[in-house]
Amino acid sequence: MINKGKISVIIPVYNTAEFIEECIDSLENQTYKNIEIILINDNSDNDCTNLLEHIASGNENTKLFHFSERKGVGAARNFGIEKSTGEFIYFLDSDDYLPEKTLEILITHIKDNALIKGSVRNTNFSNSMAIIFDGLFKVKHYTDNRYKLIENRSALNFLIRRDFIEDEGLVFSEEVEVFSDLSFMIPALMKNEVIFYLKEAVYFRRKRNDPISNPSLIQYEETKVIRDFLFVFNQLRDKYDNLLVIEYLDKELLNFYRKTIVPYFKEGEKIDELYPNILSSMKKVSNDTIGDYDWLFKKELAALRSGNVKKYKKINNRHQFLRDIRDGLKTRRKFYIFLYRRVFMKLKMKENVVFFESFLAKSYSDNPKHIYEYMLNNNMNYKFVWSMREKKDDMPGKPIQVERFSLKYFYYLATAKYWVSNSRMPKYLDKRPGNVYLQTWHGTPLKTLVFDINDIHSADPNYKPNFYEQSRRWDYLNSPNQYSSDIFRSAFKYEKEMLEFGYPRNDILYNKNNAEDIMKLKKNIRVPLDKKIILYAPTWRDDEFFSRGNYKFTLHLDLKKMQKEFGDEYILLLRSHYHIANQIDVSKYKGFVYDLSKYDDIAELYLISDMLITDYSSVFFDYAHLRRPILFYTYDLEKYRDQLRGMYLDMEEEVPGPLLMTTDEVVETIKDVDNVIKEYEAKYETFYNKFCLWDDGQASKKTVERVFEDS
Ligand code: C2G
Repeated sequence: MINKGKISVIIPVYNTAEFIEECIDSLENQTYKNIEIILINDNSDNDCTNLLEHIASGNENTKLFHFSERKGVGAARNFGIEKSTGEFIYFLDSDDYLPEKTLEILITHIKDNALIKGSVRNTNFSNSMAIIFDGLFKVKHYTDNRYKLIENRSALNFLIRRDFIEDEGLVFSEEVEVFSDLSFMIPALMKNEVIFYLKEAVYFRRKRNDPISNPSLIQYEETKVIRDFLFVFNQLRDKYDNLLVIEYLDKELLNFYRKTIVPYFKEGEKIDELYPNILSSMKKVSNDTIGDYDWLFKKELAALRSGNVKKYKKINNRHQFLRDIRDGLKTRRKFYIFLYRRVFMKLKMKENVVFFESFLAKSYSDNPKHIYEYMLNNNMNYKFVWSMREKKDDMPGKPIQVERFSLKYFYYLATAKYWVSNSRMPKYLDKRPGNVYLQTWHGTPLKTLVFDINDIHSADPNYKPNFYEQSRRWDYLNSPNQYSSDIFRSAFKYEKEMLEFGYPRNDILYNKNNAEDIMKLKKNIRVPLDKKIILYAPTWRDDEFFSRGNYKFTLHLDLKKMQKEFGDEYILLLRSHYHIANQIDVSKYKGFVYDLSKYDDIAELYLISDMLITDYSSVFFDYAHLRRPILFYTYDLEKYRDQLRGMYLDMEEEVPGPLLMTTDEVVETIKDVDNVIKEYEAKYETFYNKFCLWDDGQASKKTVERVFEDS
């Protein structure tokens, strides 16, 4: 085993209980063994603190220190250096991790140099591992371009000799939380003509997907990031007179201005607060560096550096407009978005226009449909607009129909006072002052939602921040029961008004649950009138898809067997979820199976059916209002619950019907359905009392009266 001296790995920790074990495991698995781990707990919450105690107690190479107030990464690293005893220092962040050879590769190649650098890779996942190099390592060095050398402003994945740090007096800034590395790295890199660099020594940096609940440093609030950057810039710009450093810092500031400050200043009123800080930094930038940029940018900088905030605001405004046009010309959609923001939003808001959308404009259905029909039937004085992917000919009230993402869609969205939707609206649709957005959502949650989904497993790092931003625009949120209200508060971090009247889409289950209306519906839907009806309505699977948003459904229920057993007495309505893109071929079961996946309103299918078969879909919470039998065909329960999603309910304990794993079990249960009903009577009652108490057929009315002024 090689031993070239002890490496002190310094890890500041702040609320990273979800990640820290993986980080420490990756150190314990290093092929290079002479390591000490210095953990600095930067005043984390109890969960994380306890976990750190546990980790440290089981490992004699680990030293744990606690800060009694939060001091930031810079202070924690400085403190860690002080407490360390190794000849080499290595900084690791507590949400990141290393492949097993990283430290061995670095220490083998550092030779007599003061420091050596490996490569950093971003990852969204745990365990992006399996990088095992046994061959030769390519050692590169930056000699030809010293500017490139100082570009590496992060201290991550450098192995650094401790005596070098001491001799040079290297310290991280403690005054800032973001960019504290610069004050350490600039002198470190300036001191060395050559920096050795090893591509094979990999460091995995986790891109966190929940910056709202638990941001990493670069995900901090924008004003904080800007203030910190300017602070560090000023400090270093005053300290160094080396031309290379000056050029580097100036360029960093100009790039930072373009990438971060310009988008932040899109809303002109934000300028006043930060203008003095930016002015003082920009005044330090040398004219030579500015000379390298294009005339438009130079003009903007001249206005900024003049100190005349009014003049700067004017130019900023004009330039923002030019930038928007430039972006707007890229695609048709972008052009419409440009018009939405720059033209349509500036038109007068129409007080009496209501914009509706259901299931991303895939159907005329759900809560929005029932709210709309209530308004229509009560002759309310509004103009109605529906967003539809396909035009629908027989819509009551003949509303204006706009194709989703068409020019008219953007026009009406921008000018309508009211929006009613049961799912999210695109993030770029800024909300104008005075707009009232009623979010109805589309079901009582069984599967965990947004902020309740475990951070580690969801693939899209932008899902949570996007959801957060989109849901901040909601003014009202419909809730079907107390259980959902509680979940919506935590899963959506929703803080505004909750409409606790039950679901508008369920009114019909109270108002039309009679023989006459049911007969009418059956005739409209064109199903046989002399047979009983089974509705099969499963949900979608996160891991079965053709492309983004287009999911695939594989039918596991044996329709042939079902027809053989029940063809004389029943028909079966097959109803796939609106995410499902494929159509199941049911032509072989003509007269028994009816594919009603494209039928708009599932509530009408509930009413005409005698029994429901579903799985993990929220349909059963609504169906229970009818107190009719519900069977759960949950052939993939374990996978769905444990790997794909996670659930709020213990299905085995709480649902009001049997969980069935095979078609044979489904068949047997239907044959014996009267007994099954009896068996589940008590559970059904408890379930009903937990989920179905708020609905009374008046939810649309109550919602409309609360939300619309003119009601
Ligand atoms: N739905 C339907 N047909 C199906 C399944 C669902 O018409 N075969 C409709 C129902 O109105 C149901 C809604 O779509 O309540 C939501 O469907 P879920 O299967 O529950 O799945 P999802 O769209 O992921 O929503 O809080 C609810 C969750 O967000 C679930």
